[in-house]
Amino acid sequence: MVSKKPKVKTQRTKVVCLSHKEDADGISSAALIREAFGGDTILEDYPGLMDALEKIKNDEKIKQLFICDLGLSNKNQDEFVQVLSELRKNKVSITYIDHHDLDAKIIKQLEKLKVKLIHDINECTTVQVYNAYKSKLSEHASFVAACAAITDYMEDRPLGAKLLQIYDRQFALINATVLTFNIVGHQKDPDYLLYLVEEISESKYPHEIPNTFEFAQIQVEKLASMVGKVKKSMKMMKNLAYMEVLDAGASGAVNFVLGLSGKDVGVAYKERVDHGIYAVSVRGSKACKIHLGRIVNPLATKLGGSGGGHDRACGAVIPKPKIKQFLKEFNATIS
Ligand SMILES: [Mn+2]
Repeated sequence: MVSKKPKVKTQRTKVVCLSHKEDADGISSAALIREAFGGDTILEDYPGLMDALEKIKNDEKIKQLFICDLGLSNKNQDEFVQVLSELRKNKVSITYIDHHDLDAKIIKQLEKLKVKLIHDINECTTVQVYNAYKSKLSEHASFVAACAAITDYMEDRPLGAKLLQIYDRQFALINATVLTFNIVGHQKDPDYLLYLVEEISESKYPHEIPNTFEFAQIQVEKLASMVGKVKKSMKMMKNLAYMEVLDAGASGAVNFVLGLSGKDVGVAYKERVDHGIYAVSVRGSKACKIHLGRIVNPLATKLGGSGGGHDRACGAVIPKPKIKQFLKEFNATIS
């Protein structure tokens, strides 16, 4: 029997923060939003972004949405605007806080939708969250933001530098690093990542969270063994060095590929077995004057993947059979 429920409008009460799960900037942004506004945290990586937003769109309880540290690409930006416009039709208040390259056309469309946009490519996301909401945050939040700036290589920027100045540099470095290793090593443990968000939002230092140092030590040992593997397996092209990573994550190898090769661009990629794709990490040296994210974005889209990011650090998702073509065209473009 079909029940004839009277159409009752559900009350929208929920606050949700959707943030990047792969690094300290994303986790810390989520923690500061949680401290300032409460609510639920949803952590995602780039491939999972649109599915997560789709789910949020269908949540009839949602009242306020924050999206943090998740940059857009040519492939998903239009769909992103579309989903946000549907949320706005339901009067959901949306704040998008990020520091990745963002198409001017998309900025206009978001402004038209009255999405609150906090976007500065010169400061990491957590620093921007801190700066926007410091009146709602504890003093400790400035430390969280300083650590996030370190891990995003942005502690030399105006706001980031000012926050780091408050603290002893080595004290901040070790906490930022321990946090990062615990995030990287727990990518397949979503409950632990949420636990980190919770602890940080309650003003705990990473070093105070049980077993973080021990866990970081294990990760450091894995990285040490990576040096030998990179030396053995990386391959050179004219303008870049690359390597397929088989065991650890690609982002752990890519800095070694860049450094040990002496090239100005390093690429590391790892297969995502059930997806038929490669997760690709790209890094540029200080001497690299090309905006790598702006090259990788259209190239990955052309090959049926997606990608983008910063000038000297970016990533992509490339269909497995296209990886050689990606490397070849990328090498040719950056000559
Ligand atoms: Mn970031």
